Amino acid sequence: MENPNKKIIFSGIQPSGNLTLGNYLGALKNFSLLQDEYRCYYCVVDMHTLTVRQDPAALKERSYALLALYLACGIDPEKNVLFMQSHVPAHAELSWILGCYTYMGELNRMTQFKDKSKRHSDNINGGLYTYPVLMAADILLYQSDLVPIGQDQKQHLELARNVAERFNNIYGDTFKIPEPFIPKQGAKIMSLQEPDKKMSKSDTNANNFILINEERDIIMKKFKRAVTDSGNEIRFDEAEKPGISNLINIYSAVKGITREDTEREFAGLRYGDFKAAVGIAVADELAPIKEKYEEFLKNRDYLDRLLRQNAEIANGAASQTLRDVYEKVGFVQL
Ligand code: ATP
Ligand code: LTN
Repeated sequence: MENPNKKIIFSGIQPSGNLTLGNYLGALKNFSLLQDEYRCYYCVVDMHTLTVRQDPAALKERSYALLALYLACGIDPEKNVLFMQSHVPAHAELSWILGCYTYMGELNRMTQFKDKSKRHSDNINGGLYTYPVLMAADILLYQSDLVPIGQDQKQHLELARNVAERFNNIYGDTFKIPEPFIPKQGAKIMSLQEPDKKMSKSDTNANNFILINEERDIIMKKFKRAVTDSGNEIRFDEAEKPGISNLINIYSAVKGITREDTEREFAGLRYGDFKAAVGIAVADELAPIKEKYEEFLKNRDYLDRLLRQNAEIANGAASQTLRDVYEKVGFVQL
């Protein structure tokens, strides 16, 4: 029987596009590494995607694709709860409540809101603004101890902690206060052509990112073209050598070694050889994932069955927290 005292993990990824090496090293790779030690809820956060206009048919396809990718990355559906956010109504319900305990001043400070408002200036909607409240609800519903995320989500997690503490101070212990889990090397993978910018799946220049299901020869080509600097030393220095530092981070994260190990391994080698070695390491890491991903994606019945079972488990856990919250704020319970 499973140990009921296992600590709890929650994390989510939006099905808003093809996932990149950044998503993999910042989030997904760690999801499977943590699954033995923790009770994990890994969610396809489909509701979050509506903050930006989506094509309905494409959203549906990408939601299945992300689930298939979770499985392909080795997340075991027997050990973890893999589910769709929209299958658990408590996310939206708790989000409403928490919104009433979140200050506009706090939301105004969110850098992702500021960035996305600039990028989508024709559609600065209420959801984009209150997005961090829904994210707080995602996390707090499951009494999560730990939340694996990339660096860019740290501010949202801080907000979730603050709102949880505020609620607990008013009503007594209700929510566990979650901690972020940010990987050392993979936390912020940068663009291959513009290494001062985050690698992002919504980038319009495809040379900037590597997709998780990219073909080997394209991966090799993109690394070959990756921007470096006019020097010749393979040394980690983000300010002076952002391109090489990014490649060192990528190689270290893929191999699970430190930056110093990578520097030592390639000391004295030429940039061209190093770039090829990073390309091979990434292609080798991603190849089996791509293969499994395509297998899982074909099996829609299996995916639907899994979603149905897991929605039930997630609903069970989430409704306990929601019930407690409703009780605490004074809603009539039948
Ligand atoms: P977009 O780039 O389109 O704004 P996103 O990739 O940041 O979207 P998500 O798909 O929701 O947004 O991100 C999923 C997870 O991947 C998050 O935990 C996020 O922190 C992480 N992540 C995203 N980009 C990177 C990156 N370049 N390096 C490391 N982690 C990343
Ligand atoms: N906001 C995150 C996705 C996300 C998430 C979550 C991550 C939504 N809810 C809960 C961790 C925990 C993003 O844009 N990357």
